[in-house]
Amino acid sequence: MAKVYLGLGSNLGDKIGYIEKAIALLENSDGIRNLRASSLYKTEPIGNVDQDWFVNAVVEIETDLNPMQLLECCQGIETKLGRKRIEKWGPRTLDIDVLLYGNAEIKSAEIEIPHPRMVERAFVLRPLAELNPCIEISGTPIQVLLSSTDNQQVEKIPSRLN
Ligand code: GSY
Repeated sequence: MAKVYLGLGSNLGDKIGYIEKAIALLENSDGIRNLRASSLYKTEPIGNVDQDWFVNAVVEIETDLNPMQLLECCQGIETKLGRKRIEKWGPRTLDIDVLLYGNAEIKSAEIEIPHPRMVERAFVLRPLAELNPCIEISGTPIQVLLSSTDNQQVEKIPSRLN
């Protein structure tokens, strides 16, 4: 079983609802076990800044799916929740990225792991550090990476259960 981290994001429609539904679908997917989800975060858009704020989260899972099977599972959930791939960096109902797959390093046309831009994105690092504050990404402690992203606005959304 590999320990894997997935990044989830939405900035269209019922953003919180899409993230919560995606987490429930992942939890009930064949080959995925022991899911732990971070809090949800309201985050400023990075890249194409001319779009609405995002809701982001990270989940930790254990899986016996291989990276391509896992990617297909994530894309199936994106499609099920209405994702249409209109604009590469544009608004989206739901995005699920495979961030880390154990210690694997993979670079192919379909998938790159660790996710190539995760180390510079507070919207990934903050929720990931909540789940695993001592994790290292390609040998760099997450706290070191986080300290270079202080300028990016990321705000924890209070849980409705609290
Ligand atoms: O795959 C990442 C999609 N994305 C995001 C995102 O999820 N959150 C924020 N805050 N900015 C983003 N820019 C892109 S592209």
